[in-house]
Amino acid sequence: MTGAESLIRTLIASGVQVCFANPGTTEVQFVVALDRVEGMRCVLGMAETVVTGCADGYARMAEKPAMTLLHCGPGFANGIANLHNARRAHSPMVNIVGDQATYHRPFDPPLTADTEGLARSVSHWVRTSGFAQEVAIDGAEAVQAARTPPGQIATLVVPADVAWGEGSGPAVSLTVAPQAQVAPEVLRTVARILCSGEPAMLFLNGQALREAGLVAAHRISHATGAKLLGPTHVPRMARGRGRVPVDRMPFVVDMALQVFAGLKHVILVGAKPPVGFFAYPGKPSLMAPEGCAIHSLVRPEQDAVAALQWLADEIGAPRIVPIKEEGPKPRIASGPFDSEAFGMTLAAILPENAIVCDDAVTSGRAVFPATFNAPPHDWIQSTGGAIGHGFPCATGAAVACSDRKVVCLQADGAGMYTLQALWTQAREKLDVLDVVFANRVYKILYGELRATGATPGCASDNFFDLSRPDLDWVGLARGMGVEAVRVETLETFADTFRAACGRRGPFLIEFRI
Ligand SMILES: Cc1ncc(C[n+]2csc(CCOP(=O)(O)OP(=O)(O)O)c2C)c(N)n1
Repeated sequence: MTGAESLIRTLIASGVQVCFANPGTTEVQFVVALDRVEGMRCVLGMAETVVTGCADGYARMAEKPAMTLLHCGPGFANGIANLHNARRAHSPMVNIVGDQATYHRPFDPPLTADTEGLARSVSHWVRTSGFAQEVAIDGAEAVQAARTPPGQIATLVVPADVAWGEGSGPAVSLTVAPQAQVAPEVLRTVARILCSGEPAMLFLNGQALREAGLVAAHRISHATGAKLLGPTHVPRMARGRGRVPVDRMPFVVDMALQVFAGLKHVILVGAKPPVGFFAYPGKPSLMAPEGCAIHSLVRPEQDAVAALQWLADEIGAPRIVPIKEEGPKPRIASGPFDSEAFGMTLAAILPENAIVCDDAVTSGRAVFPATFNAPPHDWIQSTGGAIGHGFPCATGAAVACSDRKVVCLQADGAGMYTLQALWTQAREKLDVLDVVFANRVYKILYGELRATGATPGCASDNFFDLSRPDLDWVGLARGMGVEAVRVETLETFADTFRAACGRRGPFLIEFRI
């Protein structure tokens, strides 16, 4: 058995079930092995950042690592933007990167690059396999690293001769240490702060944004008056009717500062201190006001849900606290696109238990608060600010959850980075409803430019205006095997969306703005 087959069998034995790939010559041994072995679904992405974005979406929804198979340094480099998003979401992921044979590499053939160096920039764990007899063990360790809380990126570089050499056969899967618990003294300190009566906020991320975490946070908020807030971009959040309506930190610094104004304590629950997306002249980096103390209840790798539940019990919060409705009532609006009206409309027609992937940039800003009362759903976003996450993330989420409708809210500029994912949706017959917000501009960047006091000129128009020619999303989607329709009003959107929900398989709605 080759090293490649030993590795593939090890990954399957360790619970890895899907391989998202864009292979080349140095990965052929893996493809041969995958042909011989059962138990791994093989999904092609026609660009590496589609492959890595798919694996991220899959990992977030399946809560286990996917394998990616990538080609040498340049192939890996193409996948980095969505690996960056995955790293910041703590998505467990195992990347297998084929590379030049060990004895061939010193001759510096064309695809030779610093693969390990590239891998290190976005991976928590990196190794280059040196021997065919050891590559299976390396694979078991890669899965173990990926599964280590809160979820890590593990990248294993496999030279071609290690892949084709005589392997050891599969290695046994390795266990992962359980999640660390919060120390009792930390818990008591935070309880004291929250009961002091001084204005406080729980800043939630990671597992704290899942249903059990939010329910416990809600108990604490009810008992102490502490505010609840999530990050600007959530990795995965349980939302909708009957769930705790927690808003996100606004992207715009002045709005974020207002949300934090007057606070004396910010308690981090699996979150980093609240920082602005970018620095702006004369504005602070941290959103908490001066004089506000920042405390950590749990670090991202610790058990946030258990900590919140203990904290709620420690302060004597009632076990069951009714959830008050917040935000507008779902209703189908009419007329041209407006972010809030779109959100209310979506809330009225979203299928139960949907997964919403949000890469909608400015078109999505008001959609989040306007969907608090939608049917229960999960919301996932690019957590690293690298746009072009929506289509692939939705694709991977649909592979993970074939029984749930995936709705992808995709800004047009961002969508152009990874539109090849539509082809994967068609190839795999995935149940994804893509909504493209076709405003034909990088609207956010016009906003950022105007915020400096400048007025757009010829260069800004060349860089930020996406017309001349206009993108034809219906044509682009159809060209990749995805049925598509263009709409221009909210009422036609609602009709089209409803009809699309009645069928399975990918469908794209271009909302012309
Ligand atoms: C990988 C990556 N490249 C570039 C950017 C910079 N950037 C941020 S937003 C944006 C344009 C977004 O335009 P669009 O997706 O059309 O959304 P809109 O602003 O129109 O709502 C760009 C280019 C980025 N964040 N990530």
